[in-house]
Amino acid sequence: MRLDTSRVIRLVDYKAPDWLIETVHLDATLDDTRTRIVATIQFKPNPKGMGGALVLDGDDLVLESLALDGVQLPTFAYTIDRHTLTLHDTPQRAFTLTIVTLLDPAANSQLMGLYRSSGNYCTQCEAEGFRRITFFLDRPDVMAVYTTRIVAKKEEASVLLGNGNRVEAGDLPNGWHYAVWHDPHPKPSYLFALVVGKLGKVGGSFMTRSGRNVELGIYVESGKENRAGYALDALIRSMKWDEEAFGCEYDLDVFNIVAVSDFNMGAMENKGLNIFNDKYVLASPETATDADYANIEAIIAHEYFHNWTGNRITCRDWFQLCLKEGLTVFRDQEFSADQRSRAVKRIADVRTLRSQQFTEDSGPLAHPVRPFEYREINNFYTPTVYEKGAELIRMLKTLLGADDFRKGMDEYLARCDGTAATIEEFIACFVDTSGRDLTHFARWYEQAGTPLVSVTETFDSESGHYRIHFAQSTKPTPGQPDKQAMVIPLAIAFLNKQGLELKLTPKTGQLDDHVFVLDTESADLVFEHLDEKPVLSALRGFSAPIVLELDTSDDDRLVMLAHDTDPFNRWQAAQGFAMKLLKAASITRREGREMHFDPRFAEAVSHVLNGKDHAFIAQILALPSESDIAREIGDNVDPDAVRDARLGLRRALGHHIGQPLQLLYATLETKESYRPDPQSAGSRSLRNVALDLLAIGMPEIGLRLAEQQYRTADNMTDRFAALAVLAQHRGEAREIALEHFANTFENDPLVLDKWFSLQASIPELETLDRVKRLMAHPGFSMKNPNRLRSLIGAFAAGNPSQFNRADGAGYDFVSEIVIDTDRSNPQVAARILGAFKTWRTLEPDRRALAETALRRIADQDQLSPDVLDIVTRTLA
Ligand code: 0A1
Ligand code: ZN
Repeated sequence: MRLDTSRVIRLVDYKAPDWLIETVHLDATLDDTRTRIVATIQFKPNPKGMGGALVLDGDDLVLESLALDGVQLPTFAYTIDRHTLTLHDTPQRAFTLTIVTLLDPAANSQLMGLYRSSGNYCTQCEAEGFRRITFFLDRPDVMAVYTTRIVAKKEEASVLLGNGNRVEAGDLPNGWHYAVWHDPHPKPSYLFALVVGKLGKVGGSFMTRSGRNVELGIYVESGKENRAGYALDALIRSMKWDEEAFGCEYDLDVFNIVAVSDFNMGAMENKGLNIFNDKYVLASPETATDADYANIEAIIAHEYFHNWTGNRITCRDWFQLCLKEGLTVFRDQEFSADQRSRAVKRIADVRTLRSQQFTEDSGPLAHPVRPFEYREINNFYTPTVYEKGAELIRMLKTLLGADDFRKGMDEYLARCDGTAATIEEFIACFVDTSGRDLTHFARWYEQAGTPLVSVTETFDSESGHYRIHFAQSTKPTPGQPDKQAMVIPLAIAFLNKQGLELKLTPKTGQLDDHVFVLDTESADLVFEHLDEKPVLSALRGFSAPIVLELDTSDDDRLVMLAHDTDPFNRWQAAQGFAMKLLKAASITRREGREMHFDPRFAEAVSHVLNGKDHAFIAQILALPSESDIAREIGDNVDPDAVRDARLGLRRALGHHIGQPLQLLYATLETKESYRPDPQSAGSRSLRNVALDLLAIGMPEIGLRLAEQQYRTADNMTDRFAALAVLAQHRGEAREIALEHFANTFENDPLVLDKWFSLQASIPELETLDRVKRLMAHPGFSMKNPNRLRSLIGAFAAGNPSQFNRADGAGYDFVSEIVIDTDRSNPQVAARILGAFKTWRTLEPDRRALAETALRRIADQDQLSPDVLDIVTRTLA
């Protein structure tokens, strides 16, 4: 295996920059293969730095010329190597460099820096893409004021967009035109952007609370304007919400969003000019599902919220990534919770956290929310930084209370405005405003791994003495063998057997506003004189990102499922019960014995079907996923047994409650035309889960309904849900429907992506061949990240039984694709490779096959730093 000899960047080595940049004038003349960038950059010595030679970052740049204070420099005045330009005899005073670089955007397949997408030009500079545009101090603590002059041929590009406000525009000779954009807010280079091309626009406006009018624009591929309305609506709601919830007001005259079809991630918060993967902008009832609408709302909000948490206050260095990302995810989650059902949003977020972050935290890629070191920063845009980072903010709010949390946020937004900050500075704002000591809490940023809290209850029926013993532990993670105790806020309540909440005051231990803070390795809560053992409803609302080990009896689970006043724990009671059955069934299955499912589960579930919150009931009916079950099992996993167990429980449930499901399915039918609002989306989700369970539990009825729904649906949510049901069942009906769907949407790449994903996730042995066949489909392309993710990504990360096929063919296939994709787009290759992160939890035969495939990747010459880093850590 090759050794990863790339440079390790360490947090402890952080040094303030020796040079600062005051202003940047960037003149971009766009051409397909010869774009000329003239960057005029004013440098000055940093009083906190050491002076010395100026060393600029550069990546894949062709330098045409370099001038210092207007005087051309001879080539011996500087040295250029693979990653830097060093200026010899750097004057130790303020000076200006004029750097002319030539770029080939058409050849840029990495999609970092300036590249082409569907005939347009766009940029992506986070984390280190600006150095692919010009030589620069490409680090977030160097903040400058940017002016961008964009020049392009009119007939090629009618739209010329940059950061900030447009200050000038006009025609030039020979069919060219230009625009000048000025951004008065100092920013790091990663927030630079420009977009040039032929685009359609949907416009709007927003009046800020201080009465400033902001012009809004959503730019999309021409002809798709009718799909941009929801994004605009979500933007306006986000702007209003951020003023109300956090006091954050927008600070430029314009805010533009551009949707592009080639994008490595979800979206990017460039100042005043957000660039989005078009998947998270474009929506119409016929092409987007309710889930797509919800994602659009959340991501529009996320990028907009970065304007304060990320842009006005940015990160000192990339170790502080969670400073902007964790906080901004928390903010977008709160926004969605306020716009929709808070309970359902929380359940959905915890599902994601557990399936993505808990898996990461228990595997070879585990790392702290604020890492200590990295080799490739692109590999740290992870569920740990984002989702666990958001949980840390939520715990901070729980520990401080809403008022002190808001005071701390206000202080942070005022004190750190205009700076590149650290986690320490963020925490200090809360310490200073609340007077609380958060030293121990800050450990959450440094210690990787998911704490396990085991809870043991003892009740003495004679004396009425009730003791709850809490003990926490965290397993070792890479580089951190020994773990310390964390500060864990546990929201707790007690119910009687009828489900009524009891008001209990502990004799020993402290419960503040229903929160018990476990901040030592173990602690007790003791209660006296109780008549019966109460039902313990612990970790309400998922108050901390931990695994709770609590041996709740089946009876108590049923009480909670029926009555808990915390909706999260009602859902958790159902999940917990199902998980217990699924784990047991997986083992039974693996041993070749017949699976059996306790009918009390189905019985209990049938009683919640009549509730009012349809989206919530749909969540109760949705069983833990195959990867959730595998994670719970922990080791020696047989993915086929897990799949069969899950199928088995769905079948038993669908069969047992088939009649009420049929009734529900019929009652929830509506004649109203589609609207993406949360209520009607909730009803659709319930109706579609009912359909899915019916199709497996009572196939003759369910499949007939699915075929009918597929044919008659007037919106993508219902149509695709029906297709997804049909796809799970072998036979002619599914092939006919799949073909019909492909024909109907052959010219709609985002819809075809759903079709690719659906087929890639069918848990059957034939799926791998199907995926290989689909790679030859005219709608597929190895060059487009969305296509790759929807077909290959869905197979690798969303189909555990087939990716982990017993013959290793899934591993061989995915590893080939990783090697191939790495040559053009390392970021996407590294993401796909992430699917191997659970390999050590598998049974020995599969483990050996996965290891062989990983070693084959590691043995390749010329791996990108992205893939080399992931493969090395995965194998370590
Ligand atoms: N800051 C963005 C995420 C992002 C990171 C890197 C990118 O490079 C391809 C793109 C986007 C966010 O949090 O939305
Ligand atoms: Zn973000």
